[in-house]
Amino acid sequence: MKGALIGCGFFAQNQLHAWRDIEGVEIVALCDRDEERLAASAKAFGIARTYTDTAQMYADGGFDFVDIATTVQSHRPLVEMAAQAGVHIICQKPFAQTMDDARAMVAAADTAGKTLMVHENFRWQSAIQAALKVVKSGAIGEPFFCRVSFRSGYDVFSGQPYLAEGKRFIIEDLGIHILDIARAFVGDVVQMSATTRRINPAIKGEDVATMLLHHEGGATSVVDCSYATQRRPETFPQSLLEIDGPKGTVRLDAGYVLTVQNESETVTDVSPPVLPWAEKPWHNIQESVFAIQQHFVDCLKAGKQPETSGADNLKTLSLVEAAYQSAEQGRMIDVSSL
Ligand code: NAD
Ligand code: 89Y
Repeated sequence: MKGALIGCGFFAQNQLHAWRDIEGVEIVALCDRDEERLAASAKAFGIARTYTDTAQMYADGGFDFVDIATTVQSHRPLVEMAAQAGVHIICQKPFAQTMDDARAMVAAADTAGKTLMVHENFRWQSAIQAALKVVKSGAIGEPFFCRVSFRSGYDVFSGQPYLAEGKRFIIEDLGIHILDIARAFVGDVVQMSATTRRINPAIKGEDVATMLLHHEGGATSVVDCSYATQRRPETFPQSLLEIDGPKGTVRLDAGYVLTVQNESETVTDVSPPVLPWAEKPWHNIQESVFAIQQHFVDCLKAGKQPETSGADNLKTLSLVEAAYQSAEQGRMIDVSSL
């Protein structure tokens, strides 16, 4: 399977490393408007075909899928162009800035008959997968409460300076993953409410968000995110879990400690592997990049829709939109209205 990657920036390096490790896949072309970044990635990964113009890359062709690793503003034109070129697509999160853009991209891929997956990788972290496996096994019964918590003071702005510039920050950038994890555990959402704050005066958007979700099956979730939490030890980038069911509880605590209590108690170290190219503390994100890209390849081979397909991601994205609306309007939002 041959791929092309667009956007050779900060995060794409992880994607390129992961592609190199996936059997049967080769990245044959790279594209970036920034010539320096393009040349550096081409050299680091030994990729001969490089482009500053996406249209030229499609005209030359010779690949089955495209990996779009650019920031959100460019996603819609790049996804639509890929669909027109007739290739399968992986697109980074946040998939879109508006629901209209997101729906248009899903429709474009459907019309082209091509697979579209959003790089929504946090649910693919091995610690989250280990907890999901326990919950899905029925060990605690049908969960009635879920808390997914991400609280950190880690400086994400030095690697991703654009995060300090947007009117929207933590919900759109990070909360989107944490909301998706809540969906993975307790299903789709009917209503939600949220509060937001900006604590760091050096950024434009909100860096604290607390969200309350009512799920279709009757469960309630609390999803809380902060980049203003000065805590030792720093837990970046761990998502912590508290899940209660009628037969027991699951906890994923700081340090990747998974505790399951029902009639007995098991405590397991679910620390993620540090892949050869990975670096702490990013290793759990980096390992999930490998996992989600492998999932994409497996789905293409099996002719199946990826778990975090474009269509599925509309439901996560609508929670982001609902959270901003709720925080702005001070009321509960009916998610189906978005
Ligand atoms: P970045 O700014 O470092 O890199 C983006 C690159 O895309 C730049 O080199 C830019 O020149 C290029 N680019 C933009 N538009 C283009 C176009 N139309 N054609 C060709 N090249 C174009 O950004 P980043 O920090 O690497 O983030 C990229 C995306 O990855 C963001 O959406 C971000 O939210 C996401 N991200 C995801 C995770 C995760 O865990 N899934 C983690 C970090 C970042
Ligand atoms: O961009 C974000 C993401 O997707 O994971 C962590 C991050 O890099 C900073 O919040």
